[in-house]
Amino acid sequence: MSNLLDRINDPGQIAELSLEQRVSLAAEIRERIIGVICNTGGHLASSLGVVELTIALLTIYDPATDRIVWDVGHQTYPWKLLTGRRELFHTIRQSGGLSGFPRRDESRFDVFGTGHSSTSISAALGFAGARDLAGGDEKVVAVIGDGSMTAGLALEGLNNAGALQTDITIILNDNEMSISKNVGALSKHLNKLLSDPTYNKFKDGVWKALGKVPSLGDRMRIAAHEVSSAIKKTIVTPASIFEEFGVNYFGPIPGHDLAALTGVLDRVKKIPGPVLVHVITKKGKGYSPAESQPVSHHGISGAAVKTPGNKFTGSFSEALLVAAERDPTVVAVTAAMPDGTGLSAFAEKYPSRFFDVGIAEQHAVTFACGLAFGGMKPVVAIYSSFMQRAYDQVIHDAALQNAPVLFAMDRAGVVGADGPTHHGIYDISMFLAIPGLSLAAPRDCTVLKRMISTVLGDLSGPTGIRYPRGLEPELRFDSPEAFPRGTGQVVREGSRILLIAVGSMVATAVGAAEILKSKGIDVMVFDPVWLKPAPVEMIRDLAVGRSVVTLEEGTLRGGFGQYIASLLPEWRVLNLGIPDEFVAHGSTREIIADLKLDQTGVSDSIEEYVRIHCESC
Ligand SMILES: Cc1ncc(C[n+]2csc(CCOP(=O)(O)OP(=O)(O)O)c2C)c(N)n1
Repeated sequence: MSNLLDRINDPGQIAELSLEQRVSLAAEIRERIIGVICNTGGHLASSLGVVELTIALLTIYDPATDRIVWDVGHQTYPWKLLTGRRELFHTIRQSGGLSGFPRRDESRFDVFGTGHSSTSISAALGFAGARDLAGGDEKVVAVIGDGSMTAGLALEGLNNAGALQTDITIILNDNEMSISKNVGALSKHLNKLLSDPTYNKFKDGVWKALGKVPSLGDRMRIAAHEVSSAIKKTIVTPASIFEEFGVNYFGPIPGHDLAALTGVLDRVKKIPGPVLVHVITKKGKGYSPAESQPVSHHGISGAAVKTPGNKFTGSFSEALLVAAERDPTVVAVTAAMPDGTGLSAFAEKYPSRFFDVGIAEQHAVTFACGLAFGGMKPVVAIYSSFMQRAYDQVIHDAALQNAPVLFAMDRAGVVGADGPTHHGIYDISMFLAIPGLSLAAPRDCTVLKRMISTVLGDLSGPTGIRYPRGLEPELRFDSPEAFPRGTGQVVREGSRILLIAVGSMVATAVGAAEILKSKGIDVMVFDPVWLKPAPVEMIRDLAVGRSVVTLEEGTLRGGFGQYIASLLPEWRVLNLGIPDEFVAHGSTREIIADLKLDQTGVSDSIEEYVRIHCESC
């Protein structure tokens, strides 16, 4: 294979390549991505699906001036390879290396940072609005997947695009998959468009022919709308929901056919107003294990990375099945993540009690409130960081009306390679601020299982349970059968310091206490289990005669530690947690060590604190 990829130092070079060279380039990009990501881990299948689309975009648009806005951004590995980051590609998702998502501070070609889904249309529309006000003529493109299109935010953007009628191109990358199979009415509509006889025309080479015929605009200066109708005369596009939104629809286009793609993009570029190009791709394209198993290849861990497995997720899954067996009103809701959240087993066993609502966290929460008031016991399983999107619903629909809903928040705490968009470090401060909402943080899988059982046995109001990614700590604790709201447990006795540690930090606290013991500092470790209502009286009693330290894998600002400090105004309290800055990507172990939240970091901080403040304590 000729080495084209290694000669692309500027994305502007791509438009100068012949079609044959671009086809070879696509093969090289796939080879590079598969080689690196199978080793380091990352979002493999989605990136493999957009290789031709990325090349076509860089052929038709100028990323130095035009604005290409990617949705989610997990599919931007080809983009990174072609926009000046090829030599760093092997560092992707590692500490100090490239981010796994677009970042404005990583490259001038990443015009909008992302990681959470469905932001691209809104952001692109904003770029278009700014361009119009400034009198510019750059092109603006949003690239969004069919899964991400199901979110309210994307539909809000589409609605506004139809109203504003400004020039913007939305590329709908339809691979029929979210992380799992895409679901919902929109997905069915897209499938219907696919089965329209129009789509079969591409088999007859019509789109391809369009790619080879010189563009009408190249031959003469004609009104842009004539270009549009010229394309529409060539292909009768099927009736789509997008037209009803006031957005001109073109498609479906075969997304791995470079000639067809570039031909259509070239023409569509000249059409005024909002345009949607429906591109059909295959997730995992070019790597047969990913093509045949796109769900397990959405994100892979990589040969060089040890996969700890998600023990907490598995325990949640088991506990929920037990509760569901006991109580037929237990129902489960996911926002497009049945596998990641551990709900697949529930879905299989109780299909009628399982709801995958698509990437729609806001809807998931409000829907669950309706289910609750209708007599069900809903368990809404959403990762901590994605719960951020549904914050208003948690307040307005769940807490304000005291809806009995259990929020199961997996991936709470630092998540590692996915980085700042995905760290689950805001849920404590978010949830603590809401009146009437309970929040628990089990320290291990035994406590998690017992909490699920206890909470679902007596679900009287909105309740969150947060638990981390990965394995449970090796340390074994004796745990009571149940933790009624507002009770915690002393897990290590000690006379001088009261170290109040939250969930994942309990085992770390015990380890730090052992280190401190060897330095003559005797530490009691208390697990509050419930962050709200917190075991306030227990904490007040235990604090007598001890210096108080809090420890959490969450933000210090508005976190549990600050809450405890506010309860003990007469005490000086040391709060350990995540400072007021975004936490970068890297291995979880490295990040936790950098934050001084590992055993050594915690014991060092406490030792220092004792040295400065506790001469007599
Ligand atoms: C708000 C939000 N919820 C959930 C996720 C997790 N997530 C990442 S990618 C993805 C599926 C996206 O599907 P699609 O847009 O079709 O892209 P594909 O991976 O199929 O290319 C999901 C659910 C997310 N990134 N953001």
